[in-house]
Order: sequence, then structure tokens, then C-alpha cells
Amino acid sequence: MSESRTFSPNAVALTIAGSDPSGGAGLQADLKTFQQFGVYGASAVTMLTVQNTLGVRRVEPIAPDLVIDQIDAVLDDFKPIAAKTGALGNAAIIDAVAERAGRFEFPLIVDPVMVSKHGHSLIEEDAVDAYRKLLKHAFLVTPNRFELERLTGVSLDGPESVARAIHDLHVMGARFVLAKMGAVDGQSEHILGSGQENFAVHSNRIDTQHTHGAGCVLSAAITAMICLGQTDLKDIVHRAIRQVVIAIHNTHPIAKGQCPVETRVMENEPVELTG
Ligand code: PXL
Repeated sequence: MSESRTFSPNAVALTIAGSDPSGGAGLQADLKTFQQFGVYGASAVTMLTVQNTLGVRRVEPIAPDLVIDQIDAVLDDFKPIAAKTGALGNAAIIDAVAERAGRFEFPLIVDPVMVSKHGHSLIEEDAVDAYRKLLKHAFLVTPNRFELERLTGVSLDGPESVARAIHDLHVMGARFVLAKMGAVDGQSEHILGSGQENFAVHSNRIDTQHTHGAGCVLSAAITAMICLGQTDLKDIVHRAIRQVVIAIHNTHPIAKGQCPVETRVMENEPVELTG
């Protein structure tokens, strides 16, 4: 850990997300990322996945009231400074979380996870309408290209359609939008929408299949920085993307399949890993 980083004992984040027993994505990735930023992580589990780096074997959403009871137990006791959602499983869980999110007194980052890296669906079909309710309470939503299309119904065939889809998410209630566009001209492109303007951020694209959990780490890093009191969202997004690029750069064949991004190395540490 860098000595220049200060410790904020009251920086508490809540993740409302699915469990990934491989530890690379889901609430496990969120908690590891919070920890890396010096943020205390609390979690409410929404669904159990049975998966490893070779694939997803089973997905079991849990009862919506059990999700809410976990959120309430945390909120009765802790004061999170920010929260994020990950995979939410089905429309009933999203509805329940949306209802609770209306009472949150802290910013909510919505990572609208729909499909795993292996192409396995992590959400039931009717969930898109429910997401629209949750977006009313979102400080930031972080869709990838596929999720942007699903949430808005806009087919993305050029910059104008992307701008229209981002605009639609603002209209649904998301204050900010971070669209993860993937490969564009050999680079990785993100577009941050503020409602007034869209800013493109380009980063190095690393040719690897070991990107499991990259989206979770991105949204968790943003949540963590907000918890630490950072307020310049453009800067936060730049730092979080940089953190993910480093995490992807440092992936290690720790298991047999599409391996997790490496969350144990921070941006202000040397990028080279040993051992
Ligand atoms: O990376 C998205 C994601 C989020 N949450 C859970 C997952 C995955 C991808 O596999 O399994 C639980």
C-alpha cells in the first residue's frame, strides 16, 4: 500500500450483488475492490451463482424480502456513504431494491449486470422494465453496450444512437451515465454522460480473455472513491478506468479458464507482478 493514501475509518460502502464463488466478480470483487481503496465493505446478497473460471453452472436468485432484510440490517447499523448494485437476478428483486433505494440518503451506483463473460444470462427476461424503476434512484448507471441497448431499446449503430441511448437513461432518472462501449478503433472506449455533455475516455486495450470481474471492479472503484469524499466524477471515472486497465494488465492464470482481473495491485503501485 502506498504511504500517501490516507485511511478514512468512516468510509463505508454497501454492495447489493450476486455471489461468485470463484471470487472474481460479483460481491466478492466489489468487497475486494473496496478494501483496496481503504473502504469498509458491507454486502447484501441477491443471488447465488455456481461458477468457476470455466463457466456458470447454476444461477439462483434469492427471495426479494431476504435481500431487503439484509439491506435493512446493514442500514439499521451502519451509515454507508455510497452503495452499488451488481447482478440482481430478477424483476421482483429489482423492484424491491428500487423501492428501498427511494429511501437511500446516499448515492447509488447501478451496474446493470445482465450477462456473464461466458454469455450466461444473469437476469430474467422481464427485468428490463424493473430496471427503469431502479434508474430513477441512480446517481450513476454503468451499462456496457449490450445493457445500454437492452435498457433503452435503441440499437447502437453509430455515435448518434449512442448519444440517444445515453439521453434516454438520463430521462429514466439516472443522473450520470457511464457507457462501456468496448473496442473502438483499437482502444477501449467509455462515454461519461452528465446530462448536458458526453465525454469520451479512451484507454489501452489489452488483448486477453482474462477479464472476469472487470465491470464489477470499475463500478466498485467508482463507489469507493465516492465513499472517500471525492467529488469530481470525471476524475473519479478516469482513475477507476486506469485501475481496471492495471487490473486487466496484471491478470494471472490463477485458475483453468477465463481468469479474474487482478485486484491486488493499485494504480499507485508498480505495475509489474512477481511470483
Ligand atoms: O461481471 C459481472 C458479474 C456480476 N455478478 C456476478 C457474476 C458476474 C459475471 O459472471 O457472476 C455474480
